[in-house]
Amino acid sequence: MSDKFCIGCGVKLQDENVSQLGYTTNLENDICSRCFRMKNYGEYQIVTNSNDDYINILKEVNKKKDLVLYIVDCLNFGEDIASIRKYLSNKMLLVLNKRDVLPKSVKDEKIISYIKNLNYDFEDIIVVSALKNYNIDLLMQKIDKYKTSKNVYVVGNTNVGKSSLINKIIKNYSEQEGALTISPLPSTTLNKISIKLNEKLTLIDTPGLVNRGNLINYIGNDLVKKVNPRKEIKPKTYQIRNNQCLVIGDLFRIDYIEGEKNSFTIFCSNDIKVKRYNRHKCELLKNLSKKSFDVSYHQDLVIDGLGFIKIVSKAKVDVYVDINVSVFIRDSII
Ligand SMILES: Nc1nc2c(ncn2[C@@H]2O[C@H](COP(=O)(O)OP(=O)(O)O)[C@@H](O)[C@H]2O)c(=O)[nH]1
Ligand SMILES: [Mg+2]
Repeated sequence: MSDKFCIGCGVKLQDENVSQLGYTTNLENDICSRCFRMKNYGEYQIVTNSNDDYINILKEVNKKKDLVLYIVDCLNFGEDIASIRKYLSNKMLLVLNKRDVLPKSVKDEKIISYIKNLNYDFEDIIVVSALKNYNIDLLMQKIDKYKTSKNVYVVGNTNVGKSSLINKIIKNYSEQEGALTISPLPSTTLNKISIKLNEKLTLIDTPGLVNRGNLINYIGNDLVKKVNPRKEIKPKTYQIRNNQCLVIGDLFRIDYIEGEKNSFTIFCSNDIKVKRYNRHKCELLKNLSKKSFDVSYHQDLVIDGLGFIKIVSKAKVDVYVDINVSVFIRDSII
């Protein structure tokens, strides 16, 4: 055992047991072999982190009174924003990451005003993209404005881009390259990792809360890569009648049960195919769990981890999806 920690995922390095976390062939290395393989070969290895451990990390953060950046994914957010807020009384900036995946026609102000209406207590709300380097300067200004000490914690669900965002800040504002390991799978970061940017600012990355309602927990690694959009989503609009259904990528089915001629617009990764059928003649995905929703005018049906469907007029719909996946309705952000 050593007292060195992997700079990619934060786990303690060891050279004794290949099958245990933190293994490296040489303790002189800065990263464990799991991170090495993810970074260099894109070979991902799932680790299941317990949410109890993460909640303990949040409780520690709560005692510290430092500024917190709460990172949320632009594609999936909703009322569940409370899931982390409730553990933390710290000053908090809400950072909506992955702006790049939403079409340009979606205005940042619309997303921000949607969240403001939910009435959670945030010092400010900022829309960014770690991937496309969008609004990172603005974020840094806000951090400067609101920080209460040199330490700033970065929290959120797993996979929302916490480590990517910190890497981007390091790259933009220091001579270093960001060393945090990033992957499309949950639980890449395994421990708290402090990254000192300069004398005045240290960012602390955290593993993240595994959001059990997120589809990516229930599909294979190859599909995870398809479901996570890497490019601006091209929305697909269907003029739909109440004898029809749409099947989205063998993962999700929506049946239009009752309502006038309607328009459903699907926002999900461009790699996911959508097909329309006569719902009375189609048996696809009916083995999955069924949920019914009453949708009013201009609402989004959000499928956690997959994307959302904007529904223009009042509708009764049935959806079929893995029983664990959370599906909910919000007022449309489009
Ligand atoms: N499209 C897009 N993908 C992103 C962005 N930031 C992160 N990702 C991707 O989201 C996945 C999770 O990122 P990671 O930083 O490991 O998330 P963490 O678990 O919150 O630390 C990876 O596949 C990233 O490449 C972004 O701004 N836009
Ligand atoms: Mg991470």
